[in-house]
Amino acid sequence: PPPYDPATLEPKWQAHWERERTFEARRHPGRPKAYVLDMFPYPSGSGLHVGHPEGYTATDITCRYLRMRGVDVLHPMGWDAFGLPAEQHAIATGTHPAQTTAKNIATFKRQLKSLGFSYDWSRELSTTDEAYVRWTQWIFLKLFERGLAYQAELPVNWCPALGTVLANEEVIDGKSERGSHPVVRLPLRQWTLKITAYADPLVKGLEGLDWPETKEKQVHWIGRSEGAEVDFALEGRDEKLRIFTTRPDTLFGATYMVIAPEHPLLEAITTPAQRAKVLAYRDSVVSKSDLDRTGLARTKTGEFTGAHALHPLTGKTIPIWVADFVLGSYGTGAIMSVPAHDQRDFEFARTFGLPVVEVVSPDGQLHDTSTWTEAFTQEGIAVRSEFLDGKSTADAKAAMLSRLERDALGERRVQYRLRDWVFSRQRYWGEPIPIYFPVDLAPGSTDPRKDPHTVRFDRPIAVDEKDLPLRLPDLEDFRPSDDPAGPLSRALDWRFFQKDGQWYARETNTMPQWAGSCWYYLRFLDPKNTEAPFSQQAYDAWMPVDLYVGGAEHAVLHLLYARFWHKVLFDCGVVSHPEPFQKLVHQGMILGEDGGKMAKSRGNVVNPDDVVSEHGADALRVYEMFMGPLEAVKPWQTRGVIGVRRFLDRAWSTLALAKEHAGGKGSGPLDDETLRLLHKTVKKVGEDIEALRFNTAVSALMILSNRLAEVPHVPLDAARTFTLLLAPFAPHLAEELWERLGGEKSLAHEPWPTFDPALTVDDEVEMGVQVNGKLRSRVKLRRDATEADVRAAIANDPAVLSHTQGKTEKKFVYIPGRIINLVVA
Ligand code: ANZ
Repeated sequence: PPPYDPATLEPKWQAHWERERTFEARRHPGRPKAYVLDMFPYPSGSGLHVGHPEGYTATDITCRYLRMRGVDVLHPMGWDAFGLPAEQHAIATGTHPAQTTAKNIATFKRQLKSLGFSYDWSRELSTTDEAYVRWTQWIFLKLFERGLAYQAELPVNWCPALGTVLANEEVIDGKSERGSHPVVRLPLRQWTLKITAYADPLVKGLEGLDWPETKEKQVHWIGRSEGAEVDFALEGRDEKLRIFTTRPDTLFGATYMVIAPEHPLLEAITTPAQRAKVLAYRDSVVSKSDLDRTGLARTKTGEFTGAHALHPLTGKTIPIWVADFVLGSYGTGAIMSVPAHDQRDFEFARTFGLPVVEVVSPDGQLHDTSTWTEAFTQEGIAVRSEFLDGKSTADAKAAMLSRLERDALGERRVQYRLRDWVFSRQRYWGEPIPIYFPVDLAPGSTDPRKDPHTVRFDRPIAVDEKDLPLRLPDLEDFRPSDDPAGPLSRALDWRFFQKDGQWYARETNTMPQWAGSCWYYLRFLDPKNTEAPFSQQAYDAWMPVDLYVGGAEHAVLHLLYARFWHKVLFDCGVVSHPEPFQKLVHQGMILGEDGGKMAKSRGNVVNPDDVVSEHGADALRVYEMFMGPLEAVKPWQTRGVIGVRRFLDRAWSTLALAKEHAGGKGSGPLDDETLRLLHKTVKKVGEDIEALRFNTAVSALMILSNRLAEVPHVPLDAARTFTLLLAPFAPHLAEELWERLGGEKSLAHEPWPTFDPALTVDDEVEMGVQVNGKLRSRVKLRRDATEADVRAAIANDPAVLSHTQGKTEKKFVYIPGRIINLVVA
């Protein structure tokens, strides 16, 4: 045959699939469906990375296999194209982000097409399309109508270098996730989404899902804590100090209180003598991140406020301190400190010489805390606690909660670690938030674009649905300024408008990049709909997503945000499943040849374009699947690609002439052993694909290929079967072979080969041979061997003979396939 030449046959089949619309998703009555989704890429300037094709090949194999199994498949692709890099590129070069984005999308699309993925490209979308933005804004308005989008003055993570506020999830160790720039805390007016209102459903909804450990990560991130809020009277004042605790059973062990530096009562309660120190302390902590403040290992800092609270049950006075390990944004921003039973409180008490009183004992006895080196944080038996004494921790909690509620001193409360989602960004390249505000002009002035004015941020008005999408204005200068209102505030003619004689100002914040990825899987159902985000019919045809594959880095970001939006849409009656993604899989990261993370700075980045031009897309696809289990982290090995290329070369040369040879000299049916291997491989490859074990499926194909290479003339039907098995993995090569073997159209919808179960069981078994119950040897036997066959097989086995010679046989036990035991004496 001619040599295997991916450079010509790959573009040939890609053009064929495109021309014939081979992969357009269509529903056929009575057929099962599968919605298989990839996490769509951010089209960065550096193009596709070898990490992208890993997950994309896995889903592509699954889709190609399912189509051959008669399943209707929806497999779409699009672009998550808003975001910072295009805007930063615009700042650096003056190129409009829309232009940069279009160029990057074109590159990504060319690269993905060159890999032969079976996407339904007719459904392609970009989150930046006006037709898409329209519905993203529409969903925002649904959130707004339900009170789930609100403005708040919040201490936010302000990143001066990026000129924007970041979500907690985007800040790592006090630095921005992107670019590692320092982040400080500042109060700012922000649009915030009330994801906390969905904390419980977001935890419960995980139960029925086929997800990996990401489930536990989300549960931890949401961080549900049951406890109580308790009021402490303040000495000499009317207000009360409210605290949150998960251990109401330890109330009698509270020896001091701590309030957060941001606590609204701090200045008011601080005594004149302590004022200077306390305010200086407050100023020193403003720029610290929550993580820095609460780390267990940190040395404890704080100041005494000079004020005292009264214990709600004993009436004793307790000093109030201010310290940064108490966060303003969690619970009530104030705690009762129980140093004997909380490690942070213990360290703080030791640092500042405050008393440590044991109220939970491991054995019910009283102990001397002066020798303790750490707090006793486990459950135990209540001591020194009046009506709680002798009770277990669980009983003591319950008894204390009843008492607090009876005497109106506090109440049960559930707290979450999850914070509401800060949703506004002071950027240009994002969806405009479809809200505007009335403007009060200064007396005598007529135009807020020129004159002083006040924007009534307290009176947000939704843009009328029929006026969506609200488009971005054209800007020349995309730079953020130190004005947190963002670059849109400079587009005066866009920002201010008049209606019925009243001036209004548009919101100048935009949405974060996460917005677009929150619902793209829904738009893929019906991407051209102009009346609704999607039709009910399209929804019913394909939802929910049956398999979702993407990176684990999205565990508590995109995957939580998208579930939240989906649940809101569920409550609005827009979607009819409570959860969007049924099965989730994270592909493992591909490391550089040196075992390190691939990075430009390390010079170890492999460009998929290079691999495709040297070895072909099929070789790249098969190699990435052969590297190891999909979920495993694994290093790139150029040798491995070459090995896979050899496998494809050999498959080609073995099969390409099967039709010409059929019926000729030396042709005939497969020998029994090869036929069995063929049937076993059909079974194994199908089962492996269904379980996403692509690496073992590839190795089974390699074994079969090696065997077939030794058969003088591979019969046509065997060649066709092998070709179909190869098709999901190396679709271009398989299509070309299929055509040569007499196929008249694409094999994409050809039925998947079947196997004869009888031919997949090994007919030979290996069995142990025992003499007097001790294992002495092993023999290979046909499964249906008779006792005479067994005797013949072991008659001359020296390992058996050495134990039987000179002895008499008393008994010969043979249970086919299980036991051979000679009893001799
Ligand atoms: C008294 C106590 C005694 C506590 C004890 C713990 C153990 P989680 O589980 O994370 O919800 N806390 C409350 N608000 C806080 C804040 N704003 N900043 C820092 N710490 C705060 O933790 C709840 C516990 O963390 C609360 O229960 C409180 O300390 C502390 F043996 O109250 B505890």
